Amino acid sequence: MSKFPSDKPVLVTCGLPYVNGKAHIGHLRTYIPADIFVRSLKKQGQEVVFVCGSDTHGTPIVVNAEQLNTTPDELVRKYHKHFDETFKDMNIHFDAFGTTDDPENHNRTLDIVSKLIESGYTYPKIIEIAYCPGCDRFLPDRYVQGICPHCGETARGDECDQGCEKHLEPGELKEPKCTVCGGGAEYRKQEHYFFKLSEFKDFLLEYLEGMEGTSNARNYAIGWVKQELTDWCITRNLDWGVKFPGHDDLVVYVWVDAPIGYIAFTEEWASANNGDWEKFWKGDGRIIHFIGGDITYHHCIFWPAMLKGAGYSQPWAVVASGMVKIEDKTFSKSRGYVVWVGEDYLDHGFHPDLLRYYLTSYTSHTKELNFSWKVFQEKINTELVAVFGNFLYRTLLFAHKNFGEIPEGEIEQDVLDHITGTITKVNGVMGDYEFKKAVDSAMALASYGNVYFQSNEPWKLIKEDKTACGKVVANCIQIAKALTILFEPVLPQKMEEAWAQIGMVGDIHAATYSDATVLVNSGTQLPKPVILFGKIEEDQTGKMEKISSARVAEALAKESGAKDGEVKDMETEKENKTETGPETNEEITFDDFSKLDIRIGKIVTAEPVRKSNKLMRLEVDIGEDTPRQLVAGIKETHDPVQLIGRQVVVFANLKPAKLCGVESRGMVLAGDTNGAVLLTPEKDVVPGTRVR
Ligand code: B3M
Ligand code: ZN
Repeated sequence: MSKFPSDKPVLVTCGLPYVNGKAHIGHLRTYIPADIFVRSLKKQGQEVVFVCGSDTHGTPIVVNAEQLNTTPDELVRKYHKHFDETFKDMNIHFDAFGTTDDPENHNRTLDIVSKLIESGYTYPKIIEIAYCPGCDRFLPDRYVQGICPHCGETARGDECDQGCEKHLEPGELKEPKCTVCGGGAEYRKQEHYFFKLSEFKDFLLEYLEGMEGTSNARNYAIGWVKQELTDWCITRNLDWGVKFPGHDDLVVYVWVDAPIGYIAFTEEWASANNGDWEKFWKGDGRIIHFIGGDITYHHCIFWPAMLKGAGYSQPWAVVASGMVKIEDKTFSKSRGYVVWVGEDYLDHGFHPDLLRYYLTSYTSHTKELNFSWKVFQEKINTELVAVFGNFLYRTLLFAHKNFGEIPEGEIEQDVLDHITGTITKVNGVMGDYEFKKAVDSAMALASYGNVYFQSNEPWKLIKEDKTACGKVVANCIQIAKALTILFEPVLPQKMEEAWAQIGMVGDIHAATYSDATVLVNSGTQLPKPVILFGKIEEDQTGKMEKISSARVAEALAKESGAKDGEVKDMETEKENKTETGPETNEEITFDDFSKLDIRIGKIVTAEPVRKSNKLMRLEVDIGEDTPRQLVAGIKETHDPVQLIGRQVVVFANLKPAKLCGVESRGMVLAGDTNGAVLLTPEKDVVPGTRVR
């Protein structure tokens, strides 16, 4: 049974872009699938509202504004406009697109934070806050850099962004330095406010079990909650932001007021459209958050706990997308591995719908997506041009030339069955957030159309039996109509043109999937068709590749400032090595072998290394006082939740190494096939048991 349409209204949101820089392809990985999902829900007859907005607060904005010698207000205005325009240019249509600095969001944040205070879910505590004596100010979040207490990598105040990716609380960072003047910072005592996240453990475990969406979001979150929930400091020393009630010198942490933006934008939509925002946030409407996988913690842990504590409804589903790589390299603005939506794509005359198609059909939503101009060109040329475009054009050109209108002819049952079969499939996979499967199914119908046209040989029939020929053409136009409706969510602008080409009146965006089997009207005039999808030529993508390499070279020249990505590239190098590494068959003596400390261990903690595709951080009991931290390349093949409690074989005296910034003190042994196969003892033994 498909989950949609449901009689409960649906609210879809997208993670809010920080408006401190330009939009790039990494951003689109969340927004395009969400837009496609919303358009598809509408085609299923589902009531749905789609909101988003700009994230305008926090140190990402304030630090950038300071560096650019402008004010936060001016910076966010500029980039809010930029994002709003870029989304429109990419045919991403929100019902409301506000900013977290809108009065609606200030008010809603005040309401929620006050409710948390009243219900006793917050408390003040004196803590140590980094303070720069040189600049004479406190240093929240990105104002301070130092060493991560968990993994030892360079990290910023609220997140270990280059190493283990853990959320960091104020005061945790070691060797703090001011990012503005570069001077050493000190810790000073100050009163801040905390949210009692730890009290929500049982609630979260139960909530997450029932949370819909992609399993990556749910499983990671359950793993984190099972480990430890620490209370969360929710105030900061900043002027820019939403004031903490009763304290004019404090604002709330940006991760408090940013998700509340989802509610504020729903309110903005409601007041402009005479709608009801409470049916989502206080009733049983379904809230679906589309996010990048790297902000799962905030959306599946902080956010539902906050909503619960303040008496609001919680998200029904969280849909988390995989990472984006650029030409096989970890995305990094400072290293030049970035594709800007404006200057690298739209400004070169590439059509927005082609990128929508590529990003959706490349791989499943939760997997890593590697942007490559070559693959882009190949997919467009061999799929959109050669299959779908070819079917539309040959059908419509033949019909226009020989009939000038949709000819009469009974639509065959087999054709209708293919159409309904495709629609059922698309409805089902869309409900599972499997966008690639939806696109592939629609493309399979286009292939069927090509086979139908080819095997019926209308070019011969036209000379022998015009009525029979007319029937073939009518059937092809029925398929073309269905395809236009099925592809509208992915290719909204191109399908407007196709809709007119098949002589349809009315709004393609309002057409539903059930309209696909409504028979086409014979006698409808057919205009002369134009080719919808032009081939992408070698020199177009070649030029883009040159632009990319020049950018990388330029970034390399500026390397001094380019710490971002260093660790991640080490990982890429390592990955390449394991794939091609030589096999060794050299003999060793028994003495050599007895130097190896191999033991049976029991996994006590398993946690994906978030920005890595392959790595999982494990803590394994190998009979020592504390469990060993090990990093294993099993993220793609193993579910962290199911690893806990498992016995494995550990090579314990391997020289420690850092993988993606996380130290591994030993190695978990696994069969190296196409994906790791963990070794497990025949029966459970005491952790620490030696293997000989
Ligand atoms: N502004 C962007 C990010 O960290 C951040 C998202 C907020 S969603 C409420 O991806
Ligand atoms: Zn770290």
